[in-house]
Amino acid sequence: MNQPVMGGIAALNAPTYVKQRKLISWVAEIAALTKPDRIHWCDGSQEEYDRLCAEMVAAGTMKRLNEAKRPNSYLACSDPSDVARVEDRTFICSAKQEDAGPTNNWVAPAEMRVTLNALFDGCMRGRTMYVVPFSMGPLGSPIAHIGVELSDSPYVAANMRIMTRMGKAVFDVLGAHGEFVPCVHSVGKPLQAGEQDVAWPCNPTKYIVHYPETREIWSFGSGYGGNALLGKKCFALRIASNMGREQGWLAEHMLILGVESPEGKKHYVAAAFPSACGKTNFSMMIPPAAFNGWKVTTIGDDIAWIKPGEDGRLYAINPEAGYFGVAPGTNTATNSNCMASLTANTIFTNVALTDDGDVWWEGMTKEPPAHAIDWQGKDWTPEIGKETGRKAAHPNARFTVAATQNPVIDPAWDDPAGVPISAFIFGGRRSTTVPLVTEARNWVEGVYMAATMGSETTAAAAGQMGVVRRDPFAMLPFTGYNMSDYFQHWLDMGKKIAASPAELPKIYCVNWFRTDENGKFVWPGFGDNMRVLKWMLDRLAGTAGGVENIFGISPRYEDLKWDGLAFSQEQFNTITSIDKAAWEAELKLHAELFDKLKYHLPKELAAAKEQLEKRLAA
Ligand code: SAT
Ligand code: MN
Repeated sequence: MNQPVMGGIAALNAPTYVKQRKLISWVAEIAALTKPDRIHWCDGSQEEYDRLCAEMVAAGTMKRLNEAKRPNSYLACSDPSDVARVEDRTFICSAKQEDAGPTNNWVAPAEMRVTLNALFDGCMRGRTMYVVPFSMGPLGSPIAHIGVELSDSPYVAANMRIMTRMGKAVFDVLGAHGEFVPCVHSVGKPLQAGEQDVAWPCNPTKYIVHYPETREIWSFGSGYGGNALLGKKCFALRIASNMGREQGWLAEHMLILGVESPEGKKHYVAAAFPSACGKTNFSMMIPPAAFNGWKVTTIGDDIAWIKPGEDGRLYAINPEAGYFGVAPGTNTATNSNCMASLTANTIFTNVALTDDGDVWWEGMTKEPPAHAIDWQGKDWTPEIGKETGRKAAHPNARFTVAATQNPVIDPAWDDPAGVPISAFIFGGRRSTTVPLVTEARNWVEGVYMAATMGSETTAAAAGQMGVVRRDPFAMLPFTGYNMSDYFQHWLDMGKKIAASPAELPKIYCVNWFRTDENGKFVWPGFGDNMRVLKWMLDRLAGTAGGVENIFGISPRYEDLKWDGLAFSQEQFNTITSIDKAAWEAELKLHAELFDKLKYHLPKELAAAKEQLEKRLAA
């Protein structure tokens, strides 16, 4: 029940089922600071979700889509200044700067607290503060962790209901003494008495702040994606990576998929790619027709929490309950399962609105609609698009949809025990240099490959697109502590498994994105990635060939199954060739990276680099 302001302080309204004093007093403390008009404790019910959406429709934040075409679905369009993660405004405020390391922005916690206290003081005036309790991972699972996000954005509350296990049941698990990660979020746009709100409130000043020691998250000024849905990158990666380091597990920017052979042999693999490099597509892949009997199923599309089991093997869960995926480029050919997921109950953000009340984005259909309203609310036609280069959908336009709507969801996706991981895959977006697939000969070599991975930047983060940057483990923006200590943690995990009866997962490095002399992708990608995946599984089984090269082991043309695809030996050479000069230049970039990361850089990695240099020179 929302109650009006009483004496200038919003009534706390804590429901009787909330049993934790610490939580209630924290909510009171944040309310006293941020001064919202109302406090609403989310119960996670469908009625609540429907009401939030209806309120956002009334406020102009969302449009309800045509019920006949896209039932129970909405379109939200953000402010043009608030469309992606802001990495330069993201901070790891550890007590010591060296614990944040050279890849993270750092400010001393005491100093940051002063800054944030000033910004958050009264920042929720005129708004409702939503208390959003959520579980990352199956409710009550020993692998799961709980967070509570206080946010003045109903968009955040609605999205969190899709992306996490959100609602009343979380308080039951939390009980009187359970631990939770406190997350405070404000769009940073208080309303004066009588002031008319805007459709997408936000603030040009943005701070996405993590205190690893006290495991707190504070986010100010943005309502978009990973900046605002604090369970995702902030908790499940930046804070969780700290927890994992302390407690002996891994929090990774990885999809998890199941792959079953026609004989019924099933493996799970986890794959790390930077944002907007096709994790969602890979996790829902449909194998080519010639791979009759092969099945790919999804555990998760973005984040994996991976813990050693009693048998020594690594078990992974998807801490999320939904997908916040990139819309542009998604269609029935590139990701038919995803398109099927999006037919109802979906929130779209920053795509175009068609004249019949449905959505459209670049690449959704071959034929664009004759007319649409673009993500900025302007008229759009294919002609306007051609003339001005203006896109109908923002390149980082997203959908938010429950995992349960995925037709190929893995039966074990919600299993609190997780699934055993047979292989890790690391991939960047590289138009040159990096071959299609390489198998590391050992754990250290695999960690080296992952640590030195480069990728061309995408629209998922604000900033220049298409420039190669080192993105170790696809975790550059997400590792919540010193990157070299993170490498060490991976090496230590390998040693632990090696000392157990379990076999170490194999590590692969892939690149789907090599281009020809005309800048066209050579590898068909999408479902055809199954050909590479099958080679990996055959390697695990010891039945596939390959040749050693300077980095590791790669397949020969004849080691891949080509049925149903016209792909010549020559094309294969284009995307697997190793150009010595390019690799000499690449190794200089590895050297630059290692120089930047020299504090605590594991000796094994420096040694691996020397070996590589020797082999390259030979
Ligand atoms: O961080 S977001 O959730 O906005 C998307 C991403 O970068 O993967
Ligand atoms: Mn991601």
